[in-house]
Amino acid sequence: MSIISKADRGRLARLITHLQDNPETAEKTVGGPSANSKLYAAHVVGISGVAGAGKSTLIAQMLPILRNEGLRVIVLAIDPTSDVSKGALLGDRIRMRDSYEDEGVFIRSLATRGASQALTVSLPPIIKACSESADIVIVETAGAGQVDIEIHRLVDTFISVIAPLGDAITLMKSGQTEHAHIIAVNMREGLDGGKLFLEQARTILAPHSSQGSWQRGLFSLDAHRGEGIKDFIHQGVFTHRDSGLRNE
Ligand SMILES: Nc1nc2c(ncn2[C@@H]2O[C@H](COP(=O)(O)OP(=O)(O)OP(=O)(O)O)[C@@H](O)[C@H]2O)c(=O)[nH]1
Ligand SMILES: [Mg+2]
Repeated sequence: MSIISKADRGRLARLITHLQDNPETAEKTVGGPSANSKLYAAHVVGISGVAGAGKSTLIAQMLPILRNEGLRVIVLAIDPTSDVSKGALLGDRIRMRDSYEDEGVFIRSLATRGASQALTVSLPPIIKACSESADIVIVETAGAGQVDIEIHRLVDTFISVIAPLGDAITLMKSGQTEHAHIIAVNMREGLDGGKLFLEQARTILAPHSSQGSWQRGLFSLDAHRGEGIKDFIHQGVFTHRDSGLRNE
């Protein structure tokens, strides 16, 4: 059975709390932060994008599909704003509630506590430890801050979620889109200008851009309705994982 044991959950929860409170011990605790993602025991995926782009909603939709594949999943949701992270935690709990009871899923919110520098230090060992108890580790980060700038270096597969909110060009510059292996255009069916936005995204972001030898993929989806998620996972996330290029 592909589950994350109670013992593993307890160990990870304690480790995460400890590293968050004592980032200076990060090197000793897990053998040192390493930007070399080849050392991870699991496939580590970063999902980035501005607040409200639909990252948590997308992850919630991914979880049952990944579980169907027999994969054990750990989600680390990084909250850039609140001190205690209650808001983010509540939001994540609501969006991912169907998977909270699943023994193959472990979800944690990490607060940056106004000192994102500290998380920059403690996040690599946290990811590394998580990778030893799961098959896929998903790290959600929102927009600006030190962690968001670094995150693409810490993960195997880096995904940028964009949505037609506000000005299209502004959005394309945010969320570290230039580093993305995969771009998920969350179409948000209720919003005007979605079709035009998708065309712009296709023209500007997809064909001209690659990451190393990897040709960047662009998927349009509706996270709320759960449309396009399977293609995104199989043709995007898994293809990149299996491409042999994931460390480029
Ligand atoms: N209609 C519609 N609403 C969506 C879609 N995706 C997300 N939303 C809504 O947009 C809001 C924000 O979605 P989240 O998934 O929390 O966005 P996020 O990117 O995780 O935001 P932060 O964690 O705050 O950075 C929620 O109210 C979602 O229900 C979509 O495809 N269609
Ligand atoms: Mg979120």
